[in-house]
Amino acid sequence: MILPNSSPKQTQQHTMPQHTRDHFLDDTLTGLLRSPKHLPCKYFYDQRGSQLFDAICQTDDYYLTRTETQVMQQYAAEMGNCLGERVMLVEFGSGSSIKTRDLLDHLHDPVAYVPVDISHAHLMESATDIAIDYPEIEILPVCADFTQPFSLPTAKRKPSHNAVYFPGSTIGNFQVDAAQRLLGSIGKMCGRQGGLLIGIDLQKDRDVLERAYNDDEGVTAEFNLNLLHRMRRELDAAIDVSAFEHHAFYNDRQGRIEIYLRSRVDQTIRLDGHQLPVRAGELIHTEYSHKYTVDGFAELAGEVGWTLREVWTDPDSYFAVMHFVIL
Ligand code: AVI
Repeated sequence: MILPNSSPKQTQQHTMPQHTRDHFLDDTLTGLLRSPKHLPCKYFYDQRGSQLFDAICQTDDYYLTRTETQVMQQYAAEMGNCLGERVMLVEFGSGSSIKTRDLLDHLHDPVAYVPVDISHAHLMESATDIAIDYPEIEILPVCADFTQPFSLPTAKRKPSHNAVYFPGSTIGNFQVDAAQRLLGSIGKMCGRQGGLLIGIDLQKDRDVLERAYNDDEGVTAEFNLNLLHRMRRELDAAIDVSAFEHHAFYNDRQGRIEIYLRSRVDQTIRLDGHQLPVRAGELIHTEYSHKYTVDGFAELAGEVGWTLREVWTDPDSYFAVMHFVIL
């Protein structure tokens, strides 16, 4: 058993700081000086933003989390069979590793589980919990931004292959070309016989999609507006947050939900000595959430070397978990 906080010598840990204030300031200024204006969605997830995201996942309107969980619970044994014997399973954006447990329960003699997350505290807490519950699996947490290259830890036993588990449809938050580049680099990282088990939110009725990003309880709106609160808290930005509103809709030509902060009035944001005018009705783009078809995603991944092996979905075909391999 490897317990990250009780046997530190045995635990390989690659540390990386969370996004620093300087990065946040640079990216925010760059985005607000651009036309049209933009703020990167990676900054949604400070402590408050992470709490709000967890709350979104509990809303009735946000079907993604509960649907993916159902698919995982129903088909975890088949997924375990597909992943095969002695895998080293690397989870991207592991967070609290909740969905992973269904999978870990059904793996065949796994060599190691490598949760990868940018939040060090979150990572170590959940790695410790997993280590306690799965004493037979070597747990090798890696604190990293998975959009940047990082090296995989070496397990004590030699794995038959590496497989990445990338749940949550987080790939949908990348622009299509960036998503494809990431899939290509996952393939390179996994190497020969590599595997990829990935959660994908599927294209569906516009109403269902738009409700998921405009939930009745207003949690998604609060999540989006928290980015402005965060700028006030961490960057001393002068912004009238109450003069902005959440705006999200489905762009069916692009197959994506688009999320913006819309200014209700003409106003000026003051940030680090800059005066940034925002017109009434002007949109600041904060996030895309791409929705794919199974065939469309298979084609995207196929172009960078992945072969689709299996697909599991819920009865409404809202969400797919897809298994790819490198031949
Ligand atoms: C993390 N990601 C998959 C979420 C999504 O559905 O695109 C982020 C989110 N943004 C607003 N609600 C949820």
